[in-house]
Amino acid sequence: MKVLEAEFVRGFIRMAGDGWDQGWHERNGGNLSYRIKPEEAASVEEEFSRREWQPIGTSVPDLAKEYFLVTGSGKYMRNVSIKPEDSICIIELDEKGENYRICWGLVNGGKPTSELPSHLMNHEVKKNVTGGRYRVIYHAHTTNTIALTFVLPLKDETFTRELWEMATECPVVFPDGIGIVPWMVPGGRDIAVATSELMKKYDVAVWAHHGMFCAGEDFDLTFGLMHTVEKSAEILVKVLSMTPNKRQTIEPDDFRNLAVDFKVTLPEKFLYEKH
Ligand code: 2HA
Ligand code: ZN
Repeated sequence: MKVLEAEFVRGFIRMAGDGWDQGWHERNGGNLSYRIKPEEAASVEEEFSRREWQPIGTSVPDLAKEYFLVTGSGKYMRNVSIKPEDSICIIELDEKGENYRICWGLVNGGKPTSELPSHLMNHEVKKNVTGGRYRVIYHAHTTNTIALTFVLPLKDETFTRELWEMATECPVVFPDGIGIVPWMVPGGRDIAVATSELMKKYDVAVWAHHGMFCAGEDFDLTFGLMHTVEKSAEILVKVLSMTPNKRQTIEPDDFRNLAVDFKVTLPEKFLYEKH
């Protein structure tokens, strides 16, 4: 099969376009990666031509020899759907998880996303904690969530609780909560370590004054998660723009009741008393 005919590739391209449509990907902002199933890689391998090995910049031994579909460094999410073979690539990792090589795509040159260390370290954590279920890591420059990192304390508890309060679906969609990475230089191993540490507990990590990382099982769940968090952030921005004080909100006991009916576990650390 041709790479561009494969369902996982079509799903990836559609998600890139959806993120662009949301306004989350100015210029070359944001990046996306998918951990390819062995049978999916085998189904398109006829089109592979393998380039030189390159260092990843970190080590992900539990992802050794796996294949990933990733956006290219400096490439625009806006262009993924119209010139995918120029904008994205399939990479293979070596037997130590320290080097990668491009097998398909980036036909006009280039390399995988500048955030490859964060993507791969997040994939490694998620593969291990979900028994291999999670396959998608998504980074976007979500406007309202970024805005909140200038006014809320940079604490997991505060962001989780404030965003849960903004829409009843939130505690059901992200019951484990949200982690916050303080401002750090992007693109390197340090921010990848900090983010992947949070991914042991959460499916969402906010990068202060920069954007968001989401992890999930498939494209629908991962895009839906980013969309839900960002919509909730938009509501909070609107509320805070009207007044610093909510007249009424969803209270800790309301969340506890919701947890019973919706069969989710909501950690008590997010249900603190405010007054
Ligand atoms: O430009 O979003 O974090 C890609 C990025 C870097
Ligand atoms: Zn970014």
